[in-house]
Amino acid sequence: MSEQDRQVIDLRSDTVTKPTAAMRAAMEAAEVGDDVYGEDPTVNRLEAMVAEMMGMEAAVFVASGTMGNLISVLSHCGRGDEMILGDYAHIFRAEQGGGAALGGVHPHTVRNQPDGTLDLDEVTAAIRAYDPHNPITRLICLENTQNFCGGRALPVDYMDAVGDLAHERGLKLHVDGARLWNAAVALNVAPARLVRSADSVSVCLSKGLGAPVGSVVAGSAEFIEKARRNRKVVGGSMRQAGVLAAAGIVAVTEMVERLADDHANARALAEGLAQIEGIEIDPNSVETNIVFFVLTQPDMTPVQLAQALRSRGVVLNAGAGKRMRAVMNHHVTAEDVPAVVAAFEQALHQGAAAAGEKVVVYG
Ligand code: TLP
Repeated sequence: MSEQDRQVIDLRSDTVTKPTAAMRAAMEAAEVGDDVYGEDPTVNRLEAMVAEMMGMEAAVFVASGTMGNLISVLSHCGRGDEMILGDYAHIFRAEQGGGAALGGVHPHTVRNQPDGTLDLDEVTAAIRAYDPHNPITRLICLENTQNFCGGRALPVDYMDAVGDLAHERGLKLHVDGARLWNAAVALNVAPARLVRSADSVSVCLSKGLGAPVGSVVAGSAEFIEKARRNRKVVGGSMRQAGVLAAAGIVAVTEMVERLADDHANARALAEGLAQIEGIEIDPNSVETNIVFFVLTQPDMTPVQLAQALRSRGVVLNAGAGKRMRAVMNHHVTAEDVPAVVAAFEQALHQGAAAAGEKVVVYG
C-alpha cells in the first residue's frame, strides 16, 4: 500500500479495499476471450470454482452485488410476484428497489430481529394465500452476513429451516451472500453448507476479499441459464472480463481465511469503544467484520464525530441517525485498532471537530 493510502484508516466499508499485488499480477497475466460467447477461460474458471465452493451446479460472474441480487430476483420471479425479505435487507434498503423498478416484483417485508434472522412464524404469515386479491409469493430472501443488523452470521440450522419452509410452500430461497465468506469463517463451516437449502446465492468478491470488481451468482444449471439471460438484459454481460475474474480467483483462494483477522479486529474495536463514554455498543453482538455503535454523547452529531475522527486520520460515514458503522478490512491491522480507539476518545472528549472536514452523509 502506498504512503498516501496509509495516511488514513478507512473504516467506511470493506468495499474500499484495493487489489493485492497478487491480484494485480494475475490480472496482467490473465488469459481472456469473449465471455458472451462463453470463451473467456478465466471467467469460466472462476465460475466453476465458485459453483463448487457453493455446492451448486453452475455460476455466473456479474458486475456487482446489486446486479447479482437483481438478476436472481428477476430469475425467480415474474411481474406482480412477491418476495419476502427483511426490512433491514440490503435488497430492500439499498438497491433502489430494483426488483420492483425493473421487474415488477413486489417486496413484502418482515422485520429483521437483532440477530439478523427473520422470525419463521412471521415469514409463514407473510406467505400469501392463493386469492385473486393477492400477489403470488415466489421467493424468500435472506442475507448472510446481515449487514445492517451488524454483520450478524446466520447459523446453518436457521438457513436450513428457512429453506425447508420455502420448499414446503413451493417457494424459492435466495441468499444475498455479499459477505457469506465472513459468515462461513465466523461459524467455522464451509460456505456450501450455509447455502445447502438455498436455490441461489450471490457472493461478492469486492468486499472483504479485496478484489477490485465483481460478484458471482450460483444455483442450478437451469437457474443460471436464466440468470445469464437476465444479466444480458441489464447490460451486465462483459466481454474480456477475465482480467477481472483473475483477481476474483486470487480473492477466493487467498483471501478467505484471513477474514478471521478482520473479525478479531472488529471485536477488539468494539471492546475498546465499549469503554468510551458517549458510545453505546455490545461487543458480544460483533460476530464478523462490521461494528455498529450508537453515539449517545448528547452534544455531538454523527457528522461532527466523523469530522473530528477525520482530522485524526480515521474515516467513517455519518448517517442521519445516531447509529454509526465501522467496517474492518484487509488494510486495517491489529495495531491500528488502539489508534482508532484513541482517536474516538479524543474526538469525543477533547472537543472541537476540524471544521470543513469532508464527511459523506450516508444511510
Ligand atoms: N453494501 C455496501 C453499501 O451498499 C451499504 C456496504 O458498504 O456495506 N448485499 C449486501 C449485504 C451489501 O452489503 C452490499 C453492499 C450489496 C449487496 C451490494 O453490493 P455492490 O456494492 O457490489 O453492488
